[in-house]
Amino acid sequence: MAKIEKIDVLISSPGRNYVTIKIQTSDGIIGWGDATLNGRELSVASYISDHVAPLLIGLDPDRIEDIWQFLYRSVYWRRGPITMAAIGGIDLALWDIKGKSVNRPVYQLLGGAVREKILAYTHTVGWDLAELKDALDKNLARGFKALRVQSGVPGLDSVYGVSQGKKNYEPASRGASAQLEVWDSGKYLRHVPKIIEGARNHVGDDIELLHDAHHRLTPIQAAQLGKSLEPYGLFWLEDVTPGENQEALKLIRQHSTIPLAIGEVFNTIWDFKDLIINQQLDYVRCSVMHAGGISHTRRIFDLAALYGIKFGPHGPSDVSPITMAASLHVDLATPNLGIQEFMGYPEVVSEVFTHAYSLKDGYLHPGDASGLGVDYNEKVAAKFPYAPAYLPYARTFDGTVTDW
Ligand code: GCO
Ligand code: MG
Repeated sequence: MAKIEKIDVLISSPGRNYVTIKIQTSDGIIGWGDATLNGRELSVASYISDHVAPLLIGLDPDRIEDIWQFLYRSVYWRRGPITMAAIGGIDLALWDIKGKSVNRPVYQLLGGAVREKILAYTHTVGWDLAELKDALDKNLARGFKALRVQSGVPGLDSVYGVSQGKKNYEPASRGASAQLEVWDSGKYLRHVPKIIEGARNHVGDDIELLHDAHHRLTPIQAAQLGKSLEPYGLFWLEDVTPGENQEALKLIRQHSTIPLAIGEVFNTIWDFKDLIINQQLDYVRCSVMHAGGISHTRRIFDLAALYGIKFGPHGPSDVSPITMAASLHVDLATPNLGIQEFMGYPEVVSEVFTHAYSLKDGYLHPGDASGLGVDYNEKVAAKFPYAPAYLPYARTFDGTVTDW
């Protein structure tokens, strides 16, 4: 029996911070896991190196499910983003090891491919409609068949999902404190239907469009938005209300048939259970790492499948290419995939994380390298030390803190 011999938690910042887990086994295999939690990276790193790694040394890396159960059930303090990102990161590294130990890509161990390729959507951003149309054209030229559309709002200086002047949108900014953004839901609600209409008219009917409201609306505002966007045939409307109040989605359902995606901040099957069995959502949106890794997210996606609900894993640049690869292995092998988010990464990230996955004509594939197919180059990573960075936060015009 092989044993887990050593666990290191490595933090690097090639453009943004990533927490990477390196597990070494007694038979010389290295497994890589991602445990990045945007803006709270050091907490997850400490949870793993101070509290999880010491418990795992000497255990059999083949017993992925048993280790998952041990980390979730035996700790007493369950759930929460830090715990679940830590468990998820370990789970990813163990699946990587298992794949490498039998020289097979992870998707083969999950039952093999149920599709040839994975439909991806990427972010499309313009401060106004003219800029947005340019951005749409650029992403269409890259081959994407599905595009998330976000724009600025007249009267607001900064809006979630939109960069002004910068090339790539990246929500977290480096520095010792969080940046303030001023938000107004009324202005947003009156403006966004015009943008989505403009985008639909621009791309025609063959392209899927998506939009993320990023948890900002009250239930009735969300219902209004669902209704007003209904004519434009969105693939999904994401996170219309804050995730905690699951009752809110019932109200939205009464007023609109727009497909709802929710759950990037959820991290266990318990967060999704009622939404799934009451059919209050259409796409489960959790991250394959933040929701406890491959072992746990498969269970969430299977529960969803019973109700005709699909999944669309979270794939922003603030989870590393290791999580992206893990998502792709699950996507390729799980029947009820809806779509995969692929925000993409700056070039420098691919120098640190070399990967077997590929993007072609708007479709992703995890590749056939053994394990997850991502290697972490420690030498290159060492050139990019950790730098404190925070997500922004929001206040309304009267100075009240509101959801970001
Ligand atoms: C998305 C998300 C992200 C989050 C980010 C926070 O749909 O991709 O909403 O953009 O804001 O992951 O860390
Ligand atoms: Mg989102």
